[in-house]
Amino acid sequence: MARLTILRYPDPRLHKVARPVGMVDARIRRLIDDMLETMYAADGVGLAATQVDVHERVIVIDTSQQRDQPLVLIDPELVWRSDELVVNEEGCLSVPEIFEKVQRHAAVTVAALDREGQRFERRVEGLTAVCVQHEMDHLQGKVFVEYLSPLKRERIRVKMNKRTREEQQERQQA
Ligand code: GNR
Ligand code: NI
Repeated sequence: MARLTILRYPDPRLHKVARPVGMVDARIRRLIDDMLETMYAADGVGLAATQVDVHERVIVIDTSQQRDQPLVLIDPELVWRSDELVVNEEGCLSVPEIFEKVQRHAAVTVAALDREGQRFERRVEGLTAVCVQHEMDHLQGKVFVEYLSPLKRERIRVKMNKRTREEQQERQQA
């Protein structure tokens, strides 16, 4: 397994639209293993392939306390969305240290392929439902900050660019 590099907003590659996997083979299973390792190492509850610069419809999620219940979604589609909406504070491994409120469906049913290529459906709510919607946005090239006002988004962009510059300087001094 290998730890992959997570793209940081505002990287234009975060806005690419992922293509369907279709056939789940050894290459996809290796990608899933690497994404799980990367997500656990970064203490995230989810990761979309887009975030590691692979533009295929693959998502990993684990919202369990023990971090031992990975949910793998390949070629996922939302087949049901609750009318009820909820607002949650969201964060993103591609936008570190930024937390903002986003409105989502309270529950959704996702249909997807598992790592054996078998189709399944799963109804989720709470943090898992938020996470499924957040990750499916990534596959469409959408980052959660795009739900915010243009002013907030611009402030985040400036903050992220400033932080990247500072880190580059620290690396040069080391
Ligand atoms: O780790 C993550 N936490 C989180 C918290 C609230 C709403 C969504 C998320 S997803 C995020 C990991 C990530 O960036 N996935 O794309
Ligand atoms: Ni994210």
